[in-house]
Amino acid sequence: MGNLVNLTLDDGIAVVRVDNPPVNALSHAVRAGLRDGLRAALNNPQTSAVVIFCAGRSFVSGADIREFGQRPQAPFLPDLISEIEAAPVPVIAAMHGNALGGGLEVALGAHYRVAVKGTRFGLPEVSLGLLPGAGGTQRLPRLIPAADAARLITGGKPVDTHAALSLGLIDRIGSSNDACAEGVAFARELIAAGKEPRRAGSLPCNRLEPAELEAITAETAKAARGATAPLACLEAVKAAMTLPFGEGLKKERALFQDLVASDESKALIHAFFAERQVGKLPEAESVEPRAIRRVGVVGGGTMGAGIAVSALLSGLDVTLAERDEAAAAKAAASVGQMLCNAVDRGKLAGTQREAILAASFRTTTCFEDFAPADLVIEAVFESMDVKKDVFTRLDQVCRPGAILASNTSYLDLNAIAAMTSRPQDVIGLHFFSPAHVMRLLEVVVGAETAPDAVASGFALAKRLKKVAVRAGVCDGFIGNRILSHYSKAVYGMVLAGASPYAVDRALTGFGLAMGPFAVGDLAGLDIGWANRKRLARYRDPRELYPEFADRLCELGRFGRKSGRGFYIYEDGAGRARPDPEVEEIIAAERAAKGITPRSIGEKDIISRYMAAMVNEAARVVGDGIALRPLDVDVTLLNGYGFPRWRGGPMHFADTIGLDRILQDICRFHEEDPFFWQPAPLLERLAAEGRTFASLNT
Ligand code: T1G
Repeated sequence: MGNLVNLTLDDGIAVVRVDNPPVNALSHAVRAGLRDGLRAALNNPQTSAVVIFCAGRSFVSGADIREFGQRPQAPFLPDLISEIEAAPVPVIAAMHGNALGGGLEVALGAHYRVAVKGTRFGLPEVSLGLLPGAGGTQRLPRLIPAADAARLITGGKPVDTHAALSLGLIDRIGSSNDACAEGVAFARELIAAGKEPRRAGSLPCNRLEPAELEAITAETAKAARGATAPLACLEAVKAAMTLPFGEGLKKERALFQDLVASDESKALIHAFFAERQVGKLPEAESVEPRAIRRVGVVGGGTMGAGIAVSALLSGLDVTLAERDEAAAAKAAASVGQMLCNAVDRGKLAGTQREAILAASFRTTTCFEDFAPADLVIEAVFESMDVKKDVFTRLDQVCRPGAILASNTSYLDLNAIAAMTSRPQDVIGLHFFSPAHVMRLLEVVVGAETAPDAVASGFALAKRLKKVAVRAGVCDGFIGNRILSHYSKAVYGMVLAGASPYAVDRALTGFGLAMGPFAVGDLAGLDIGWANRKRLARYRDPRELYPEFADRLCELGRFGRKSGRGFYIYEDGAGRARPDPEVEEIIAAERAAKGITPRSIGEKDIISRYMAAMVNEAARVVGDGIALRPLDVDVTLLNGYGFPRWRGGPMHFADTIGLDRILQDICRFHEEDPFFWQPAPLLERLAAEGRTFASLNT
């Protein structure tokens, strides 16, 4: 059985125990151990029932994702689960923590399922570009209503213990926290009641009404945004309703084999591991983060209030400062409203909201109230003078060892740190709007930032359930620096002849949630305008500078918030329609600059967009602003709406070939030699026939 699985027999109850930390993944060794354990139990005439249980913090959390792409080794999971299902005595899955993917499929192969409170059940394979490939798509709709099964499989979101019980996914919620004991007790009851094995595969499959099927198909297609796995999941569920069980299993397997070989799945598995790798920082590995319980926030605007809510929702104590009472009251109101929304979304109980507002949150106009704070995050207007005033005062009032953080999106953190007597305690914590929703947090490390301050930034991110990425200091750090570069390529395309609406269509077709012009309107065109004005005096005269966006801003058209930007927003912020006046403004600029518009097709739009993004990203890695290419991928995936099923720009570039990207850049260089200069790192890797992934280890 190997050392990852062991078998004990107690008065007729065989317990097969898996112990493969940290998440009991179904590696080859675990599968072999489970098979051997089951066979040994069943070969023992004393065995009246078998309990499958896992040691550690969780039941099985799925197949071992690291084994994908390697030569599959027997026993294969579908065969192992069929052997469990065929057992002549009752097999009980006793679960705690997470029962996910292949782990839940093992439980579906078992005849009965018990779990302790707090257990989560899910088939998240779709988030890896796969589908449940070990019978999950065939057994689940035989156990629970078909619509619920379809949504669990196409959406990949887990359900909690109570939902699982009401769906019929589990038979009992144990009263104790000891899953093994609950499993053994349940087995004894089954034996006493003379219960037989109950095989999900032999049950008739529940059905979807045509209207339900239509609704779920539309939902799935919309949410997929170009990804193929969600629709393949639905096809497998439909096979369960139309084919005999055995045939359905074959169909599921065939669909799974196609997906596991797909670029989409490779990209999503890359994103999975990249999001776990970014937190591994050489400089922070051997240091303890500083304790953070009391947080101060300076500024109660959109970002400040969002940061306060993010901290409050993760159990931290928050003091928010504003310049005067009126502004403080306004900030308190928006924090209160955001917490209301969290209650409406079921993220928080009403009583918890009251408790937070009563005991953990307060506003002030007096910086001295930050004296006991462990961390203070500044989220005020993006001007160095304002930052200077804030950090000088924080330096005077905050206790030694407190961390002083700036939420600046662009400004020089080293210059901000130099405004204090404690640059080692200064970091950048760059949140993304809305701060209590967006998962990304850029932890900006200054030249003098202490390793334990960096470690504290990452520990805070984990507590706020954010994905933290380490960024060095430059204008715009990782994300905004790359954004401002590919935005120039997008504006350049429009000046050369493309319509902004065609650009948005091409890029949403590529998988972006929204095109760059629609995003500009959402964020507010005045933000980009202010940034362009800030950088105007540094602009190289050789740079081609499209002015049409400035024209719109001069007309007060800042996007959704003013009802008009690149698009016209009919009823306030609702439906958006292209604005013919925008095309006129662009045409006028072309004429004034003697530019004859040319047609730039969808493929070309995407190539230019990606070439600009990858090129600047290669510079960001080359300059050491991002530690590895995977850090760029995680940043663009979690903060800039890059389609997850493409794995991020660097993974995408590796998929189509760095030499291909370089060729594109050299081709575009002829049109605009100043903008299209290949990044040295890209040239070197392409010349050496290497990939960005080769730099991720
Ligand atoms: N395989 C291999 N390694 C895994 C793993 C897995 N399934 N799950 C986690 N790890 C590693 C992870 O990389 C990290 O490693 C460590 O465990 C802790 O993870 C046939 C095809 C379970 C909710 O998609 O969602 O079954 O960084 O930091 O925050 O149908 O991990 O420490 O070196 O994420 O507490 C389906 C994936 C697989 C679940 C725990 N299962 N895992 O979260 O810890 S496909 C999944 C998770 C499948 C079958 C199909 C989460 C978690 P390291 P962590 P966590």
